Amino acid sequence: MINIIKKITVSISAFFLAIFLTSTSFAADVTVEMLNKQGKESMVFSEKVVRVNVGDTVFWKATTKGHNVEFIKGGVPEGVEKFKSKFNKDVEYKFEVPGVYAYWCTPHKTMGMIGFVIVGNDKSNLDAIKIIKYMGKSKKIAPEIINSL
Ligand SMILES: [Cu+2]
Repeated sequence: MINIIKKITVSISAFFLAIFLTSTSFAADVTVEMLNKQGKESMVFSEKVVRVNVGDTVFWKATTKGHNVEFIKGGVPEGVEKFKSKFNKDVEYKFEVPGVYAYWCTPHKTMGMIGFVIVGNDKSNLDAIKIIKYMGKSKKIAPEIINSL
């Protein structure tokens, strides 16, 4: 009898553990830091590519000052409004429209401070992302990232 109870307890625990692991691996609210330095790179978003589900939120943390987040014109799915955050401020954005979003930090776009968010694993607007006029160092970095998506 005790053995049966033990078995049931173990399987119930395993069941809840499975639910926990599943929900955490899909819990996709993500934090990206805005940084002056990361390793050998300067002026950089801590994650260049973030993948989230529709309805998830990305938080950008103003870990170091002087940065912001601006969606690049032509670099978001159709129907998405422009978005530009204030300097030195944490900011968040809830992604409701699937597709690829290209963004940069306004003052450091020529220094390669760019990032991409892929929402709902939808890459249908990738051709538009490819023809964006990236500037300075971003011109070199962007194609490398885009090719890895
Ligand atoms: Cu910046």
